[in-house]
Amino acid sequence: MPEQHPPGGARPRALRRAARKTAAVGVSLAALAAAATAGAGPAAARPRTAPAAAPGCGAASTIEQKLTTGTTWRMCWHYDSKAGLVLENVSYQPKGETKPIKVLNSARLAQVHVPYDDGKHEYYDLTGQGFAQELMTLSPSECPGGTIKTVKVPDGDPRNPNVKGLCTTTRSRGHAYRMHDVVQSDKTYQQQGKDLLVYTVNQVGWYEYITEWRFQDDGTVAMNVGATGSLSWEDYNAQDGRGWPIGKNARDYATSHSHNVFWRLDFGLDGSSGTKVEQYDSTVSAPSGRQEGPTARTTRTKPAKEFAGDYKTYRWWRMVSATGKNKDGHARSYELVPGPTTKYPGRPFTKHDLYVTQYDKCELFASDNPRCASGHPKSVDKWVNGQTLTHPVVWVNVGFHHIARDEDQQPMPVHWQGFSLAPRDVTAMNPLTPKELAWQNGHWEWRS
Ligand SMILES: [Cu+2]
Repeated sequence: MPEQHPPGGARPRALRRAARKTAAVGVSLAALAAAATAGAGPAAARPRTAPAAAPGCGAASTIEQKLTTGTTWRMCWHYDSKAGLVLENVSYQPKGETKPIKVLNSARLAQVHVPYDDGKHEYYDLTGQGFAQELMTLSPSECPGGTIKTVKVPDGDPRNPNVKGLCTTTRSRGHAYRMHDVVQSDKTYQQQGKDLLVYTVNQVGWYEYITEWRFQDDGTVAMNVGATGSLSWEDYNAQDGRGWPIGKNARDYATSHSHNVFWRLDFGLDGSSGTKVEQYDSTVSAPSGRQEGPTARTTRTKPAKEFAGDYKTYRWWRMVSATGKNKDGHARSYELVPGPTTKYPGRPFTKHDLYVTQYDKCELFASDNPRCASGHPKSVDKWVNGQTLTHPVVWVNVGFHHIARDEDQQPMPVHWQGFSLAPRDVTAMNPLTPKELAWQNGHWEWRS
């Protein structure tokens, strides 16, 4: 019989780490004091005083960054005692837009579920393992060119309640576009894209999770969790089929396991929570009659009620603004762009890639949800129960089956899992379009 571990069971390393922390407190305080006098880092994503459209949370809780390509992202942040970093009132303002365009009411992690393949351990890292409390102090070199904000950690170490653990910085991501204008100017238009990055590192057991939010100058938002640190020292007794030999010969088998990460997104497009969900499916058919090639037809469905969704080839979803249109009169929306995932069928709440539920303020974690009244179902799969969606909340589940490899030691290379949100008709053209090409909207024609 596999040993039973309740969701709240502590990961074995917690005690050991607490001891280590005690020894490090003196150093941490000294480092904090030094950092406080040193002030913000270079090229800081510093909050402006009285920005034109501050998200309304005060300078200390504001992240505002105008990227060099002209796009501004604004948001509020706070730190939750279980979810860790929470972003709120996120807005996007590309050049050419006079006002910020609100995208999200809130965005947060909603669970990191880690079941081991031998059935001996099953961890709920956010709600059961003190993920938020183990916020790591970041050194300036791991937030290059950015600012490390101080986070007051709820229920954290009372001797070290304030952790310099939230990095905001910018990064180049390579080409945003490239186009050689062969018709008119023989000019090559190219732009190197810029991103705002917002991240924390949280330690859970032997693992460290990097929770990264990436806000691109083209309006894309990417959210990823990177697992690093060390393989779990306690989980080395597996056999063939449940683990992988690590170290000399085939003596020590690291137990395989899954990391099922959930995000919770509350969209507030153009300031309205009444976003509409649309699902698109395409069917490809072989050529018939005199058609030159196969055909594809795309159909839209509009789920009016809560649902659990699954990716399949040619399927995608978008969240459509209830009120906002771009300058071409098209409804603004954000499309969910999946990342690679291995869906874990072992628990009801991990069986689907996506859940869309009607907003309920106590429903914050996809499983082991602690804040609802007793009797309220604990997991997201149970919240899909036929309510009409007037304020949809989107839950995205991205799984990774981790079969360890020799390269996982030591330290373990970061393994990323996540997804992104791509703007669809938020602006009438590419938000980075250069002035000379701004006329090329619609069925453009050559001009001589
Ligand atoms: Cu792992």
